Amino acid sequence: MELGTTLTRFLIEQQRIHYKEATGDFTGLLADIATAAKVISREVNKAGLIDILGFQGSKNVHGEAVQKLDLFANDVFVRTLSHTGHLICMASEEMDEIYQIPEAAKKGKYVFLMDPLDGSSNIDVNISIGSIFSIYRRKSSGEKATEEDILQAGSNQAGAGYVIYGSSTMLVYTTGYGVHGFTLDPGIGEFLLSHEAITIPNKGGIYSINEAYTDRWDQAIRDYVALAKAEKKTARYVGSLVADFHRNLLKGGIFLYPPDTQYPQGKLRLLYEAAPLAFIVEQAKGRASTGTGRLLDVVPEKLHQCIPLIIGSVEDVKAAEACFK
Ligand code: AHM
Ligand code: MG
Repeated sequence: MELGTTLTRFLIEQQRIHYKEATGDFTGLLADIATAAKVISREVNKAGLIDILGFQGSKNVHGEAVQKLDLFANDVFVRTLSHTGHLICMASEEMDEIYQIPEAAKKGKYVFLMDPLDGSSNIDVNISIGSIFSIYRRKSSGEKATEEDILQAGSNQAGAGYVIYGSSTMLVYTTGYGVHGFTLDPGIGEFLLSHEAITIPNKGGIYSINEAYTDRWDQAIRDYVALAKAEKKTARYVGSLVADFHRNLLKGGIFLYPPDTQYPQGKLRLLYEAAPLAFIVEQAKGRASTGTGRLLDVVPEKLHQCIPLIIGSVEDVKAAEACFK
């Protein structure tokens, strides 16, 4: 489609091409996610004014309590999506338990998982942050969702995406038919198609890992990082997963958050961070691994489970996996 097509039009077109029997439910859900993203984007853009207008977690100029942005983002998604009739439940890095769609609201067949504002420690210093989301079809059939609906392998995802609040706000998503990126035009409040059918280069020139933790790694990771340097890759690490992932997706490269002595299971969350990005990278012709297997094959055992993540260009991820063998 031509660049500049609105997200809404693109979604309707995609539904017509790929989901002839569709009810419009899924398309509606993606459109609602985009609405939530616009609200969060607006607040993130004002974050620099917080010192002037009031500090998060304290009181604003009107004496009202100001929410921290990550909790605000969580609330925006919950409020925007819970009464649409598309979902049976949600789960979030910011909520301890499964969030059941309220009894009075219409229920739907989808499960929505999110990291509502990832990398939020970077807000104060004006560095890109993001929201990550993942969508599954429910498996249970009762009035309420059960753990079975949430604890599904990443390969079952019906859709996944992220929003990056950077120099522009972008929404990137997949429903299993390639990866497409849209840039928010703040003047008209629309996401416009800017990156159709994104593919990640087969091999990249960037490696992204927190090298301050070298003494916490085992030999396999040290070997891979030595290899990356020998290949003359350059190091880039924002410390904001969406920003690191997005750059490597477009330019080619590898991101690693391996197990280490402090985080024996890795630090990143399987359901809210690793699985959705793994679905996106595979759809962009890249690869995602735990170091010992395909990330999308991992069946979660609990809601907030952590997982080692090695993700990016196929050749680079394979080279890292070889170090683990
Ligand atoms: P958060 O979900 O609490 O924001 O933490 C996740 C962030 C990721 O965005 C980033 O990739 C990682 O933590 C950085 O961790 P570290 O500071 O250990 O390198
Ligand atoms: Mg996070």
